[in-house]
Amino acid sequence: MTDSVDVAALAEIAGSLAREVGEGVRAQRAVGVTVAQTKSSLTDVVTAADQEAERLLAAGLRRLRPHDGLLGEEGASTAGTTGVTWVVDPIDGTVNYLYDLPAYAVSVAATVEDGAPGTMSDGRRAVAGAVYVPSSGELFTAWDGGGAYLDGERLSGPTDTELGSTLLATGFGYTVERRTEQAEVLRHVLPRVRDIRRMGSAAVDLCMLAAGRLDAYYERGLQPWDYAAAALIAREAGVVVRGLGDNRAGEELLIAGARGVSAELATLIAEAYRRL
Ligand code: LIP
Repeated sequence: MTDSVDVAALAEIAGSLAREVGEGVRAQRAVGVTVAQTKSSLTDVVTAADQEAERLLAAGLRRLRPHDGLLGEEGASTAGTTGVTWVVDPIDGTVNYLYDLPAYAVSVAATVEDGAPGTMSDGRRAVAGAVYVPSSGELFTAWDGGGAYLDGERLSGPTDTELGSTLLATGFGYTVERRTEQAEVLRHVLPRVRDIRRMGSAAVDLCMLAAGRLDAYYERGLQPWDYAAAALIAREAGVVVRGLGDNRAGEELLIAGARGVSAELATLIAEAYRRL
């Protein structure tokens, strides 16, 4: 628990803003979406809806939590004085959004930097968060020590499986170098699991894991806004979220699953990287 902050109240704020902005994102999708700019590569795109959604999230957080910090994927960055920094991804799964595919989400997390268990490799620990999936209208929420919920119903995560029976999600970066490496790792992993799903949104992947619709997930190269809220939701649903070895989960690698399968997966992925 985080004693000095009312984390349940922060989760309420995260949920209401994620849903409100997400409904606007969905409405814009119906009207039409175009690429506004590219980032790390020609395929790493930003739409005007991403930019507008982040502006609305920032305005809502300024109104509700005026002294907190803010870090957003599309450039929002303000220091706060409360020790709480909101980490937001206005549309996680932007390429899916651009193509009108359903796996995209609005992700809002309240984070602190206290080094407590659950701290990710960027030094932040989410203490409250929400992920809203506009295409399904599903709202995932969680707060530190309070559990994880889908539309108010408690989530209990996946049951543990053998690696060979594991439905495993993963994702890929936007540069040729990173994708070449990830393909080599996947070549090593794919024959050892039930099947792979590449849905295109880390936030959706981790929430599907929390809801027991996947058995495990791993990805390299994620940014704090991709995972901040959804990693908390997964953890509060009983999912182990880890890095390789004793490393914290985060950009280097994020592995998530029930206890047994996450340990087996970490061993398998470590082997794959050693062979590169
Ligand atoms: C996405 C991640 C996803 C990854 C995609 C992309 P974005 O974030 O959530 O896991 O595989 O390549 O990075 O760019 O849509 O916010």
